[in-house]
Amino acid sequence: MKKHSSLLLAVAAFVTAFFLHACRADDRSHACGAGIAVFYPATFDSVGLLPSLALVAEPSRTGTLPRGWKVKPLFSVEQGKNVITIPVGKDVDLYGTGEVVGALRRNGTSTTTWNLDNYVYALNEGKNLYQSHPWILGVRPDGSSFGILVDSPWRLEITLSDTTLVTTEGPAPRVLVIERDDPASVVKALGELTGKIEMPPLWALGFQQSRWSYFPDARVKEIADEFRKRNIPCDVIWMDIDYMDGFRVFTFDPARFPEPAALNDYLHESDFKAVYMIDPGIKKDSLYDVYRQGTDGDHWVKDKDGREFNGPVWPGACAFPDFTRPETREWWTGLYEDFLSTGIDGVWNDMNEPAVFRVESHTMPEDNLHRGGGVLPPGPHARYHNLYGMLMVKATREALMKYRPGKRPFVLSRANYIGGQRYAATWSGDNASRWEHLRMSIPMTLNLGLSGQPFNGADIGGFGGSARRDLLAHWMAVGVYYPFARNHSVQNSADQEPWAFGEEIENVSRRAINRRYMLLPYLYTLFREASVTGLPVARPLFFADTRDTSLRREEQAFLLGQDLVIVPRWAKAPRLPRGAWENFRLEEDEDDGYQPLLAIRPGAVIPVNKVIQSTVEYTTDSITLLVNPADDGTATGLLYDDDGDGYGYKNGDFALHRFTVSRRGDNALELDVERVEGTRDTRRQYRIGYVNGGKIRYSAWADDTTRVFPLVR
Ligand code: MIG
Repeated sequence: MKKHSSLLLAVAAFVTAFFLHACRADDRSHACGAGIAVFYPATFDSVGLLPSLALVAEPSRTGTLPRGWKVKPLFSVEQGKNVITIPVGKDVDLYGTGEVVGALRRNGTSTTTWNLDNYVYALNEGKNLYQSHPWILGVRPDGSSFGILVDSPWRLEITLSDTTLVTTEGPAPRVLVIERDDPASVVKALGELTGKIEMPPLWALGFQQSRWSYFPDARVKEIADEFRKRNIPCDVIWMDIDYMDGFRVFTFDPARFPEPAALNDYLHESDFKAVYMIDPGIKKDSLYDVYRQGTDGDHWVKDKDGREFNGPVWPGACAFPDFTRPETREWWTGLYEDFLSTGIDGVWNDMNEPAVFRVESHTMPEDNLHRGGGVLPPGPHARYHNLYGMLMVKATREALMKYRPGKRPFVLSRANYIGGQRYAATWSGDNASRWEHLRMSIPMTLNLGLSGQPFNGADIGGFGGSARRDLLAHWMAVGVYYPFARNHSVQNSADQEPWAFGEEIENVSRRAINRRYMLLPYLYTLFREASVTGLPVARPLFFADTRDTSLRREEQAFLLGQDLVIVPRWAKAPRLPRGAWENFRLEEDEDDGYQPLLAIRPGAVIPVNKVIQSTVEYTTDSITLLVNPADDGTATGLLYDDDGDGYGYKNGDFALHRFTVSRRGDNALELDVERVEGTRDTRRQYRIGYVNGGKIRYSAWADDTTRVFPLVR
């Protein structure tokens, strides 16, 4: 049914484009929703560009281009390349373009959309990394904002300035432009166009520990045991490529991981989840079942002459599934059945740019052939390169939904394309254990969030090289606020588990992770918001006050949601939003000098929890409401709660509560709790933590029929 309608849409778009071919450029542009317009070049090539995998639906024509429309792309051809010139206006601050290195504010930068295995971001000056987001967010001095989506998976060069330029050797793409009063509304509109994340399982928001690689299985258990023994909260242990038998995906090394089901049981018994890596390269080995099946089923990407393409990756010569084919995606989904039956909880898809060794391009030839099928036409690799990872994780996600029915899928992907947040979370690939990369991780997570992908984070501690003691401590202290928080490192690097550098750094790490778990009710509520609205979880500070242009370059301090500012300890002269934001501390012991400063917005209520060792213990039975009343003495906040997994929430089995708190004299606060969405019954006790002058004064605990909370200390 769905397939048919997108096919019809594609055909309709093709016909429309063909008809419009004869028209003037202006006639081709039209409104597609309130404050959204689409601009077509005169030579729009629908076969090369449609259907759009970025968009969840073809833009429909809702009228002509509104009068006075500000941002208008102009199309031309220069030196054989298609060029889009976009005058965006002076004094506009530009953001977005997805996973990028360098400053948060992108004016004057140029980015290439071409997914690349870019170890420590060293290739091509870091201008292209693992994912592609042809998307620009512009914020004017008055806070009014626009978004530009260049709807093409082909390689684009995007140069951002007052006159922004996009050039491509691919066909001339159409461009969607969004106009709104503020940047948050633009990002929400992007979410409407390209889709939002689905609610992840709660455990995926816990702290996670990885390295390339923990092996054998005994070492994995040892790591898990250390967390529990040392009372350092953790939810997930990650299995990198060395669990496999000779890097053959969907196999287990018979000596190192002889009993994966027993290992996974062991992890589950101590409240861990297990995530395993799967790469796209399939070892060319006639005795290997997956290779044989792929060959029999004709699933491989072909070279330009129509022969099976082979390229070297970890296992040696490999063939690559042609994920543009529906039959191939279905086959790929099926491969996960036995694999997941060992009790695997989540899947990590790596190397899906796709990465190919020993060639200068680090990928397959652009004239390789993808056969497509269903709504996708056949096309060269140049057309499908940036979509390869996205189509792979789409199939992986389907496997998790099919073979673990009733559980929410969790997929982590290295490569992706704009809109790919619908299928997988991401991390920023192979960063380095260097100060510069710790600092840069913040603008990276922010720009990914502004580009539609809220569920992301950098490798905590840094991947390439070895983290030193102080760097790890600072990285743990800040990294726990990434929406996706995982410590990971390259093979043969120095250990960087929280305890690797002795007691002091272990304590710093524990404190940091404890803070994440205490903030989980707030964080989970933000993920819920992201899944409904498309808003990022981690946000640039200028979201706090979109007219304060002095915040536009702040990239050390950042926001979690709209109520919490995180100021890293190493931040130099951070610009903070005006107003009576109040600093507070979550832990009771002394300041260790590493934990970021936290500040709560005037008028905000932030729900926090007690420390737990994993989300298996998570309940919202006893919630502390941190409150910073605004000038008028009131504050409001939200708490989302559901089963933490499964789909009950889709049938109303969740509760979204709104708290309204008002000051009652100097020593008491009044609380009003209202369930604003959902049908889930909750009984809980609350206490209020009144944040004032850098201190928190608490009320006693009381049940939810209580309205007045006297402060007792
Ligand atoms: O060529 O699986 O980015 O996280 O540890 C390296 C081994 C392949 C790259 C990933 C990294 C992972 C590593 N992989």
